[in-house]
Amino acid sequence: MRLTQEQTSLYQENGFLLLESALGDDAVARLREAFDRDCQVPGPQRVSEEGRAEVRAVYASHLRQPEYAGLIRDPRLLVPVQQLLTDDVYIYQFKINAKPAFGGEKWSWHQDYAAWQIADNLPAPRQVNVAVFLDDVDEFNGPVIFLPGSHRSGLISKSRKTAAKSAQHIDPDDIALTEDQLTGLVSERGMTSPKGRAGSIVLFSPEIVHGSAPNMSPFPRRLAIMTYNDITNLPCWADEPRPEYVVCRDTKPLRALDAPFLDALEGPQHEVPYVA
Ligand code: HL5
Ligand code: SIN
Ligand code: MN
Repeated sequence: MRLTQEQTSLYQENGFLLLESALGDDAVARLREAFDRDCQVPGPQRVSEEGRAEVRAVYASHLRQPEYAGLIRDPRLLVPVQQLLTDDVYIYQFKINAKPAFGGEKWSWHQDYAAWQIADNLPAPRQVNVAVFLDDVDEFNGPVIFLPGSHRSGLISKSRKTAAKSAQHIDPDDIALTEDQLTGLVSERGMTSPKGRAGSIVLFSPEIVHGSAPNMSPFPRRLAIMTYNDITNLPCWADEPRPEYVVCRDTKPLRALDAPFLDALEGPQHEVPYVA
């Protein structure tokens, strides 16, 4: 469960780390069911692909689905995050990017922390993103592409387009890097896309440059991304805060479950905090 010294060094060096098949098939099946259920819940937390009915992203499922309330506290996720940040972390943002088969659109090249500094006045990039593959990810279904080491370049672009693509969240398109910026960075850093079986996990930095291509394959690429933030690094709202579904308000430190989330959900002592 704990990362080795070599793994933490790789994360610091590259800005991401792949943990292959970290979760088993049972866990993945339950997470997919919970996602299907959550897609039926209407509301602004559900973002559609442009001009289509298909789901592009759903936010804050951990506040509605017990499987995800368990997953954010699962020691296989929380222990590595606590090693990389501090023992006291909470969920700043939770999203599932659905990338449906035959038409899941691209996610433009960006750095997450640019969005969070601009929109939420988040003081420092003291976050770790944990991405859980809900499907097998290969070169065909739109894997996330990283520029290794680019998290050490600082914030490359701090501006936002005037016309937002979506009113529900900041689509990476709004803070996308320019072609010239990308060309320079890629010549320096190269590109890589971690792939693997459903249940694999990728930890990645809020400052790493990343994006992903459209999915024209017959396979979906559902990806749950949990952003953990240091509890001493809260957003400093200047005016109206963004909605809770996109920036979570429960900043109490998370404590790891004693067991994998499925065992905790089904065990005699119901360890996972109640969700509505
Ligand atoms: N959609 C996020 C938000 O906070 C920002 C993006 O991948 C994270 C850039 O609205
Ligand atoms: C994607 O789902 O491909 C993009 C992930 C992200 O921007 O965090
Ligand atoms: Mn991102």
